[in-house]
Amino acid sequence: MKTPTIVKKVCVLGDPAVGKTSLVGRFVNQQFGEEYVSTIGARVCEKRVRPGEEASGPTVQLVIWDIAGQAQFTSVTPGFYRGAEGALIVCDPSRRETLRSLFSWEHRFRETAAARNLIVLFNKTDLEARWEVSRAQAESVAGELDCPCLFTSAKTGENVDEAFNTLAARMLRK
Ligand code: G3D
Ligand code: MG
Repeated sequence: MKTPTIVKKVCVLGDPAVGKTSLVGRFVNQQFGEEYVSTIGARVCEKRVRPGEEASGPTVQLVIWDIAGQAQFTSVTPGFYRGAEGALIVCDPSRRETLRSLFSWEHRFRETAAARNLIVLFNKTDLEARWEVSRAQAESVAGELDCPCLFTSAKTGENVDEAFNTLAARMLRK
């Protein structure tokens, strides 16, 4: 029997330069620093994952929307969120203000996409010596947002596949 493929749109959110495009590039191309095709207002790319344990489990086709350019949360249009069932919200703990912005991104996503599957990513673990917040402080912010979190590095690849696979698994469960 052919295993079903389930298509899910996900958004990658967060302030400029936190590493959104690098994380998507790492996940989709298994590389760091590669450019990919740009569309209006967003870069869209796809990757199949199989988040379950069983080989016969469903395949999820992730349609990943990345903000094009340097948009702040106020300039992202509702169309970017439309139909999304999950999001990764990224911050860079070496810039404390990008953690505060998590609340705005989370609020906007939950309001506009009406979806609850969010994971917060604290990115650039390879630069942890320069972080302005500790892991414990970061985890407490994720707790306030009522979101699971992961510590990632687009540069080393740490937890990048886990982030997308965990999100895919959560979207299947809901
Ligand atoms: P954005 O899409 O959120 O705006 P980008 O962010 O993916 O364009 O990344 C912004 C800068 O941070 C880039 O550096 C990129 O290489 C760097 N970066 C992203 N993720 C990581 C990471 O995990 N570790 C390190 N060390 N750097 C990262 P430049 O210099 O090109 O601006
Ligand atoms: Mg980008």
